[in-house]
Amino acid sequence: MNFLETLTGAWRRNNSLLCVGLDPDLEKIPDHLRSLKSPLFEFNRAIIDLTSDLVCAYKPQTAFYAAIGLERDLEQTIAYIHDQHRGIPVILDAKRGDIGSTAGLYAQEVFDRYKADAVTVNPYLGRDALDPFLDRRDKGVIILCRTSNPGASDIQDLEVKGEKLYRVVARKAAQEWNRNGNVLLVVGATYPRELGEIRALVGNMTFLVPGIGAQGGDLEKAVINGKTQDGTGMIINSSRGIIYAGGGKDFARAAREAALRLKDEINRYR
Ligand code: OMP
Repeated sequence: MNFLETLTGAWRRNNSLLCVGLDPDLEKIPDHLRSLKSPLFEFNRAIIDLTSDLVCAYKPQTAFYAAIGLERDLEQTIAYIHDQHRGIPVILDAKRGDIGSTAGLYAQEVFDRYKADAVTVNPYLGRDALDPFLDRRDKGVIILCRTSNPGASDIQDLEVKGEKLYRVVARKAAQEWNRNGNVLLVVGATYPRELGEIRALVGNMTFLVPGIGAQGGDLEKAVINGKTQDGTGMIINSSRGIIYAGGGKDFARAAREAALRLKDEINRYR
């Protein structure tokens, strides 16, 4: 099964558009885990075991692991999801983008080393930098289009022949880069108007939607504007809002309760 088929299966089975972002910070995880050999993996494992019936995907962000030399915890986390919770796809948030030869190694890293099912990529370098990812037909390639951060407008709102750059990226992604049907777009929940605009431009393409929770995105407007006609088409991510819902020994139970609340709230607006 390719990434979008696996995702569609998880949407249906768990009746959920929620993605839990696995962005563990050694400083913020409960004290009793810090001295373990694989602290980030153990933290993730507890959360995964209690949320796998509530989500359509998991999304670890590479920086949280690589910055402190704990890539092994990332490998273990992805292998654990594949082995113990089959059918839930893993998006590796790595935001890659470089000249073709280097991009080939990045694609090898995310898909062959980490065995991710999808990856986030930066379109700034253009088509040849995306090709090594796009060529992997079974994998999802999630292109930054309208990011969730306050500075998104600095570059993404610049006009190119009278059209804003994020619209140009959305159209190119849909019309030129999606030859293998494996392209998705990142559109932040903090920009619900743009979510609707981009939905109108690209038809049923799936969006990864970060910015809910800690970044203050408007969930109701984001779902209403971003969903496809059948009430899917979105992978709605929350990281800090779920994984740090509780701070003590019962952190995973608190994460489950937060995930359940968010999943139900999303479903109310679908
Ligand atoms: P929380 O704000 O804690 O829910 O985390 C958001 C996650 O989504 C982080 O891992 C970010 O790196 C990621 N993200 C954004 O916040 N904004 C974007 O525009 C794109 C991403 C992403 O590609 O996942």
